[in-house]
Amino acid sequence: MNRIVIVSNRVGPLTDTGRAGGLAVALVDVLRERGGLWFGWSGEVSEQGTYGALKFTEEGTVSTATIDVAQVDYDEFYAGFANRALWPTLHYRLDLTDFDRRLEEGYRRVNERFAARLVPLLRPDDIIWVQDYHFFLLGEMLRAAGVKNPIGFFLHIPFPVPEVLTALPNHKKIVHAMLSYDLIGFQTTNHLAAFERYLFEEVGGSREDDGAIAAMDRRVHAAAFPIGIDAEAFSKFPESKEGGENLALVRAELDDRKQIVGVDRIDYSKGLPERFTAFERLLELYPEHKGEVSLLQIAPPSRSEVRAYSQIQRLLEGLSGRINGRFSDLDWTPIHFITRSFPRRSLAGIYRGSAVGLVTPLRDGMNLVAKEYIAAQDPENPGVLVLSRFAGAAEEMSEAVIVNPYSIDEMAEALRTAIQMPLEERKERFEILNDKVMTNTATTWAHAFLDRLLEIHEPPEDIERQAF
Ligand code: ADQ
Repeated sequence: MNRIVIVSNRVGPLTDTGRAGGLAVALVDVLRERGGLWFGWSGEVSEQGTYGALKFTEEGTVSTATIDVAQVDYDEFYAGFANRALWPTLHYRLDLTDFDRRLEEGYRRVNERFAARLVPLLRPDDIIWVQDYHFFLLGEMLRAAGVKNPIGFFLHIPFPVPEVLTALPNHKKIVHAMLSYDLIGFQTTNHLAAFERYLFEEVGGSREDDGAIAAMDRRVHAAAFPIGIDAEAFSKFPESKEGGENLALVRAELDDRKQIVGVDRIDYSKGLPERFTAFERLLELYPEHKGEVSLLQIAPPSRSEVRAYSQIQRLLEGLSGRINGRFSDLDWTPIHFITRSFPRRSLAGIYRGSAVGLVTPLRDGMNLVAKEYIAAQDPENPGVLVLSRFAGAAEEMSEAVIVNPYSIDEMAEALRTAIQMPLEERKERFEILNDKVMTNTATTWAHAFLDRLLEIHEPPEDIERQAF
């Protein structure tokens, strides 16, 4: 079986520490099945940066190889072009972008350095799978270095409509580089359609007989592969020791009250201020919920070196303080705002103890919290998922209470509907949603992508066919 080589900005861990995300767990599973290498950034900044020694770890048939980056790479590539130009643009936040040629050049340079360090590690029959927006250019650079292996790319975040993408000054270079991949995976048919529209309308691409799109002298296959979670394992977490302890804590604290839960990295794409304000509106419109319903928002800071991120954290602290000052009573605080992360098993207990899961991003590639919340519910007494129409997850999870996160009133009404929903309706919605979450998991996602990649890859003529 061909070895899998995964490339992503952050690597591992290979063992489930309880903190590793479900995605990392699924990727390790796939690497284990076929044997593989996981290549990416070590998480360290050093003087030698990408020129320093590779760091290896190995566990059975799976190994990781990571490199450091230099401070200038971190500033221009990671905190720069990736998170100040690509992330906001792809999340429709042109107001927050910083288009600077220096950052663009840093992004190109780091992609090139990663390609240069990866090439010597590759074997002729490896299948290469590159993850996410940090590495749009990597495939083109691998091809330029003579790599003939199948190379796939999966975009975890949205691909915006051409009217938005074209605000990115180097949009053509980015999309041209993307066409070096054999297969591009998107989270939803909506993102896929936006990409195809770009190719057809912006650069005169055309569909070929085998489904590929030819454009800019290259051709590519593209499809939607909605990502899932490690659903089976997650559904058991509430009954684990840590899950059970946290569930008991939540129940003891709530007494007979109800809890709404939100779990997100602090990020402007997650719609957190709108969420706090919608909860405030609920209390204004329906004062009977005062003292009866609370909002627990768990949101560890991320990318705080980027100004837009530290600003939003301050905004949220101010908002929760104001709402709590306005509505709190001696025995009840409306908003609990916790800015640290929890182990996954503990999170599952908290999800189960919460009557409503509130997932209201302004834009999101998929949003795994929506799926985790469902997987963690008690089938006999499930909670209700309130989900933004702009989360990729909404395409599959239409049995959630779907909301427009820009409408504070609509969200307040949706919260009321969710809090008051009768058991029978909760069960009906849950059963359908849970079926989907259990069927389309992180593992089936990875297999679907890799199977398709092998199917469509055309081995270049100058290398041996049998390798593929
Ligand atoms: P993210 O933007 O990070 O991922 P999301 O899909 O919600 O968003 O994944 C977050 C993960 O982190 C979840 O597994 C969640 O449990 C965990 N997490 C969040 N807060 C936590 C906390 N306080 N403690 C512990 N764990 C916490 C990107 C895209 C998404 C896409 C994923 C996967 O932005 O749209 O779904 O990749 O493709």
